[in-house]
Amino acid sequence: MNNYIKEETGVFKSVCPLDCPDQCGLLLHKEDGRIVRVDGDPEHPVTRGAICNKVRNMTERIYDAKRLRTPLKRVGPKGAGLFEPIGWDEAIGTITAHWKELIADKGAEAILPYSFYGNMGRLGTEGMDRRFFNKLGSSRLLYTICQIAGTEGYKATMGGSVGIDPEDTVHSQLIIMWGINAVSTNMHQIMLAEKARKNGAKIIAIDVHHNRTGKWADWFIPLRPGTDAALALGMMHVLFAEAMVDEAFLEAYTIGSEELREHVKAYDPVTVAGITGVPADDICKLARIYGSTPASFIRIGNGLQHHDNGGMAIRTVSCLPALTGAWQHKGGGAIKSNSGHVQHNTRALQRPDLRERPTRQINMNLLGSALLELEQPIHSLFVYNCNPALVAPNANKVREGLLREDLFTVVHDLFLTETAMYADIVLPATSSFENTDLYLSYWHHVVQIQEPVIAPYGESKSNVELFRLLARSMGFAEEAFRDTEADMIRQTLDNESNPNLEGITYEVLADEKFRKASVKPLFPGRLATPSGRIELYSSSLKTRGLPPLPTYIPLPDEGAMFRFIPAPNHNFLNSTFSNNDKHVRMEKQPKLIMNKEDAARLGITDGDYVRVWNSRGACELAASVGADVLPGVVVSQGLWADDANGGKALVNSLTPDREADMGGGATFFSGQVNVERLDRQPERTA
Ligand SMILES: Nc1nc2c(c(=O)[nH]1)N[C@H]1C(S)=C(S)[C@@H](COP(=O)(O)OP(=O)(O)OC[C@H]3O[C@@H](n4cnc5c(=O)[nH]c(N)nc54)[C@H](O)[C@@H]3O)O[C@H]1N2
Ligand SMILES: Nc1nc2c(c(=O)[nH]1)N[C@H]1C(S)=C(S)[C@@H](COP(=O)(O)OP(=O)(O)OC[C@H]3O[C@@H](n4cnc5c(=O)[nH]c(N)nc54)[C@H](O)[C@@H]3O)O[C@H]1N2
Ligand code: SF4
Ligand SMILES: [Mo]
Repeated sequence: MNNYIKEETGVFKSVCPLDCPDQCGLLLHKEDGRIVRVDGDPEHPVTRGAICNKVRNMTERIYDAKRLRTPLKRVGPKGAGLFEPIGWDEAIGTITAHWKELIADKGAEAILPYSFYGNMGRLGTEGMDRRFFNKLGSSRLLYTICQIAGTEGYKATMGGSVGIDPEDTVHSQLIIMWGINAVSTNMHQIMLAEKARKNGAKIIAIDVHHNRTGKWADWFIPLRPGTDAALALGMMHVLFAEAMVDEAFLEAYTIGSEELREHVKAYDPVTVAGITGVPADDICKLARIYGSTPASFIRIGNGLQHHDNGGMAIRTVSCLPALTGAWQHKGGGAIKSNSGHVQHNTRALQRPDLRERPTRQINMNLLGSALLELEQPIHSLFVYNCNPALVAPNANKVREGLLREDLFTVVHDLFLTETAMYADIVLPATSSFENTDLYLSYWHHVVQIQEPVIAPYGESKSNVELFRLLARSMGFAEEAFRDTEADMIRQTLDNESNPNLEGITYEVLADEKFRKASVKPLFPGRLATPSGRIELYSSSLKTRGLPPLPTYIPLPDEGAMFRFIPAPNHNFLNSTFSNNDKHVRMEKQPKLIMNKEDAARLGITDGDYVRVWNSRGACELAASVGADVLPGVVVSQGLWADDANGGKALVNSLTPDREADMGGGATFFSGQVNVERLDRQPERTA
């Protein structure tokens, strides 16, 4: 094992830990024991030395004066933010004493862990923590907040999270960015697309917002929220009607093409134009460009699946490359997620065998209801790698739940987040640069290791170390709780069922820092669907009570004025950086982007403050009036910290906690809101 902490000065290879597909290789420049500069690693095969501005400014976050240094205990009313420092022994002792009593009294299911990928290191997000909660027998969390509906939808068509190698997209002749704001959320896909563009590729963006990616594309196609499946079906209608499908590919690699051919007759361009708002001529033009370009590539984003019909939307879009046989051509096909290619050994990492009996599962998108409405209540919540008071849907309900006097809440984080404000005990977390961890991207195929470059900040501890301490204090005797990080990486990479990881070991990574998995093209080949083929008709969806063929299902109508899309922004990563001054300055101010016709009707001019509300909550934002969204649609960007606009920028107070059609996914973008002009200004502007 390397010991970089001892080296006061130097340049060290590292990994970006954030929940971003690019998972860049980094170079950390260290002087006198402190990181002074963060650069991209030019040797990384995919990210090649380029990184985003957020992470270039990462030192602002890891050395932010607001970072937690010691454990804290609450000394005031819940949510008031009054805390006192305590030692680690007291903190761990208090937590486990409370839990032992709770387990004896109510059973371990009264405890709920709540986490996500605030740091993508596998050992910290699905390692020692999962082992601990499995052994404890707590309620289990369903990790549904991000990509699950789309993952399920894509799986119905393609059998798993597998697409093409993004490095091949330099050979694409047509690139469609579908519901992805890649300029902000997947910048290296843009860099690869730029190379393809130099070779003559055309770039199309399909979105509800003329965002940075739409402005960069050659052709931006705006459509109404939640109507993507209809647009894709309209394209299929034209492809079949004009004989632009690859019959040989359909015959060899798909099932259900005859049923689909019949089914899409109902989705003629005029009908689809009425649903999507995309003119019929444009639907035909799009289908013809797609149908006449062999190496066409669709980068499928997360935007279109954060809807009630999101699973089916992704399932439908992911059928398109099969119709034209795009998968056979270098640079042709699609990427939704590539995590299936680097599938690690989750059983060895998470040790589900430590769980003695089956326990209830709680959908993380329904945290508010879980805290307020369960017949067998949650009495203790343990939050790490996640900031649900800001990021979870229906956030006012979440906060109401967090206020419960009889809820014992622990939060492990680098900062006193909005969620930590409600905690009984707060524990300081190390940053990823202080830990050893394993990184597997969900976009490229490069497997990477992080080894500690700097010493833990203050008294902070990594997730792995924290759960080791908790296990010891609970008296858990299993070897699994004494494994070192190196042991855990070895176990995780040892996955007999995934030959792509062959040759990638802890030793190789410690020595080389990254190694690319050896992933073969999908075709010719057998998929992991029940039939082994691309399933244009899916019997398994039918068994689950869903339409077996790709189908457009309209979004529910909540009866308010506008469809509201609270999307991510450029300079934050979810809520990460929303509390770091430099990043807030770069992002300026929380806004509501609206169409000029709607604004005129409501007497709103650019820069006015507006109140945005529905039955779940209200926000105050600055109107940005123009033509970047269709009438009837409003968009906000970023998950702003509570101190923005005097605490009135909580967009998730407006979002629905309904479950999407597949996997219990989130429906952040399917809500509706009303908007009115405010005479006063918010109390404070970021
Ligand atoms: N800078 C930055 N990068 C990030 C993140 C961040 O917060 N900031 N978050 C990270 C995470 S966790 C994720 S999951 C990814 C998400 O990144 P993306 O995959 O890009 O997904 P989103 O940004 O959620 O949504 C993309 C776009 O979908 C559009 N959209 C909304 N509804 C619809 C619809 O019905 N149809 C279509 N076609 N478009 C629609 C929105 O306008 C939005 O611009 O980005 C990761 N990278
Ligand atoms: N309105 C709206 N809401 C959304 C979305 C949206 O597009 N619109 N996107 C959704 C999506 S796709 C996602 S993925 C979620 C993400 O939401 P979250 O999972 O909450 O992600 P982050 O906000 O990045 O931050 C997580 C927290 O983890 C902490 N953290 C970082 N590293 C560590 C560590 O090593 N240990 C511990 N203990 N903590 C650490 C950070 O300091 C931060 O406070 O948000 C969702 N919420
Ligand atoms: S956030 Fe994404 S683009 Fe930025 S450095 Fe990290 S992995 Fe790279
Ligand atoms: Mo996400």
